[in-house]
Amino acid sequence: MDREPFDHVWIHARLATFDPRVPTPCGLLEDHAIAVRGDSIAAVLLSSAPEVRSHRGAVTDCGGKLVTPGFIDCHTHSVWGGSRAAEWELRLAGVPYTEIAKRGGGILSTVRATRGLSEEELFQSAVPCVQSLIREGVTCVEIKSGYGLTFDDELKMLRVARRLGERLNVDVSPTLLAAHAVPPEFAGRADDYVSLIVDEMIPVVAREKLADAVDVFCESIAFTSAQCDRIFSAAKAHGLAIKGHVEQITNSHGAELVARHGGWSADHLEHLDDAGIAAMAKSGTVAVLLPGAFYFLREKQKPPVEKLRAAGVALAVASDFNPGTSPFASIRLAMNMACVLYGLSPEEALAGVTREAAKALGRGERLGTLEAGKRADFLVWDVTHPAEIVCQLGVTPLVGRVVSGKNCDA
Ligand code: DI6
Ligand code: FE
Repeated sequence: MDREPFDHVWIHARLATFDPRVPTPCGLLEDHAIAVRGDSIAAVLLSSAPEVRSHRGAVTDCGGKLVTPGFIDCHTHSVWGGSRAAEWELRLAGVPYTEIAKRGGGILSTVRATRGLSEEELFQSAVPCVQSLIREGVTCVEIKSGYGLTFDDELKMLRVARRLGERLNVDVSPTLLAAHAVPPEFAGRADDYVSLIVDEMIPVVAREKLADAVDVFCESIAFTSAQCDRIFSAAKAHGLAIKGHVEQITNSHGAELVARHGGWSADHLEHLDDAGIAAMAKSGTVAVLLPGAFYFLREKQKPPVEKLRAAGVALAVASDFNPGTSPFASIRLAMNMACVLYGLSPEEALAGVTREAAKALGRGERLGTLEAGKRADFLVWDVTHPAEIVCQLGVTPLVGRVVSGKNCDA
């Protein structure tokens, strides 16, 4: 007998497909079914379709509940040592983030703590954080290095990121962010540190497939655009993708640089100017909005969301989960902040952690929407309206999780 065309079919779902070809809000399809073969979506059909009715394999009845694509947190720093709570107290008392960084605190304080932990200790401390993201529906998470800043410590962080993906039920996209801060050993010699990144770290990271992309902090307190340019050229030469922390505190024209190199995403963007927007629109670089850092730093300047929208730049949303400027492991809080602080619609916020976030990780072909051919990562929600996922925090109305075509505990 021929093998059944599908292994498992989820029926009676309200699908928020986020498929751009479906012209309803959120690409909504009432009473539909997702037919899965292996780890992929084989077809999206009406629940009453003959192929669904004749299916003899496994069936899950979603009982009319809302189903969305798995969430993708496309910008996190989920691996680190130590705590920055005391620094947060200082910031609340009025000491600026840039001043704390100049005094050797900020990123560098986390670097000291991270260097002091073994790979196993770092892994153990990251597990509950990544599990928190998973419990909210994250099925794919980007994790950056950037708190090691030596050859060994950056690779240690990337190995921890890889292990998190192997041990937890989540797809990890690791990123080399060695250019996060100038390490103390290289104070006043940033160009020499850039040479270490370019000549030693990038070739090994690429060879050992420890990262998908290379990120930089292009900023007055970090690396100049000329230094970032060198790093991006090396990344490209070794087949790694490009992204950047740009225009967060000042405008350093980092978005234009990322766009010129055909980068996947430019992230933060509070101080982005018109030339940066035009460059991103031209190159198809995704704008990753990180309202958590904006909130925690009590920034006043918002990213130019309306202009980005008007220019047709894709808008993704991420948690930026890190110990300093965005200390929360919650993609739903990030979505909520993107609406309340930046004026995204709930639909845009949901698209920003699904379809657009997939593009920001170079995985738009495989993730981010409910369509045939995509990986079968999806979430079942006990909500009356998609916006409820973004609006109501503290309880997570997630009642089903499917990862690579398999039902998991919600
Ligand atoms: N911008 C940020 O908001 C984070 N990194 C960056 O380049 C901050 C990371 C930290 O403060 O530890
Ligand atoms: Fe970040």
